[in-house]
Amino acid sequence: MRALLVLAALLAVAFGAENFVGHQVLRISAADEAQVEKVKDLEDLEDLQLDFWRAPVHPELPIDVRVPFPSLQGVKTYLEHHGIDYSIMIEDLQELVDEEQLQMSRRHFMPLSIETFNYASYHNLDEIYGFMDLLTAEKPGLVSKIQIGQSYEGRPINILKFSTGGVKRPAIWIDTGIHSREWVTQASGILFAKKILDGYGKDASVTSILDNFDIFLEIVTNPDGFAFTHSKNRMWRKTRSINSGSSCVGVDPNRNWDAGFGVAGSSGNPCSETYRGPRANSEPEVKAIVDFVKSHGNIKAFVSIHSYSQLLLYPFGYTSKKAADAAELDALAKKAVDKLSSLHGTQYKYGSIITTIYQASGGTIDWTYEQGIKYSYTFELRDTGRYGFMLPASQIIPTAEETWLALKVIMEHTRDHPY
Ligand code: 0X9
Ligand code: ZN
Repeated sequence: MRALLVLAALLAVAFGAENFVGHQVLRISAADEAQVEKVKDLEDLEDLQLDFWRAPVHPELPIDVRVPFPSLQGVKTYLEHHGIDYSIMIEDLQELVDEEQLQMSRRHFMPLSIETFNYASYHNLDEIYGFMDLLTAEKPGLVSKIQIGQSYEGRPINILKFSTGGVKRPAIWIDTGIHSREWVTQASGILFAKKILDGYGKDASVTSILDNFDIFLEIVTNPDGFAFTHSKNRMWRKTRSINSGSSCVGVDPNRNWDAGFGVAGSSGNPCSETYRGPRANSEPEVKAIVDFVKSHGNIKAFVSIHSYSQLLLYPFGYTSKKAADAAELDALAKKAVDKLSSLHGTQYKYGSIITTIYQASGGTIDWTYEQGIKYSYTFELRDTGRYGFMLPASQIIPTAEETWLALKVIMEHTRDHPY
């Protein structure tokens, strides 16, 4: 085992991938606003190369931060000096990366069919695109593939369309993986596709939904970023577009939408993980969805899936003004998370983005809501921080299955409340 891990680490180095040896993820518990401010000061010190998994906002929310080995002593001393509590959430991030690599190296390649595909493993971009082709080949009457655009680096942006016919039916949209490192989301997207196909004609709810609605599913919403998480840097979140005048790459595709673009809750610094980009829709990955949603014109529910934190959120993120449909969205969120918990007991919180997590501007579902898509939601899947973005593959199926139950609640409500 040990030898295999060493081998995996050596291979990663040989291929020039970023390694995380000695990187720790700290969970910081600021006691008051003053301590939050002290942690925020760390954010501005670019030399420390800190990667905030959960940003410092207010004292009630834990702050999770990946600290590279060379910065570790300094950061810990700083926190202790200011009397700020922290615990070590991940001792050595590379150990989790190695375990994940090892798990992936054991997956069988050539999937022969939808039935034998390995849903319990993480997969790379080629495998996921292969899976999509498998679906359309095996179930051509139920699912097709549509290319809605091209990524910055020229990769196809593909979505799956599940449809039983009809002309321009109302539709439900689901996307996963807009933040590339949130691997459990793409993996869950794969399982949603199987659930839809298996469910039609067998599961009464799926059947009635598909008899009335089309479902669009974008599994790899940020293909360049996703490819990069496999080849070079497992912790990559943003797109891969080059920023003129900066050596830092990428835009946060969840700050790039034309809803409160540029207000507080995003960064103007290209080196930031929440860099909003030069203008709204600058990212082809975002623009492709915007064009698709506008030209379709009849999308009734839009669900954008992230990880981690176990949250079900609705608009707004950029403003503290209440959504006109807040009461209905809140009641439906409660119903959905109750259903989700019924499978494995996983606890979710729910509410508007800005009140539940933090102010985030230029986000996906604020834009879709302002386009008139009433049932606009965003999930943050498992976990609450033990593994964060490095959720073990053994949790893929339980995560996807519980989420699927919540998605069905949202889709059923959409079906039963035409507008
Ligand atoms: O900061 C974000 O974009 C989201 N958290 S994440 O760790 N997935 O990056 C929170 C913003 C809330 N909005 C959505 N989840 N869409
Ligand atoms: Zn995310």
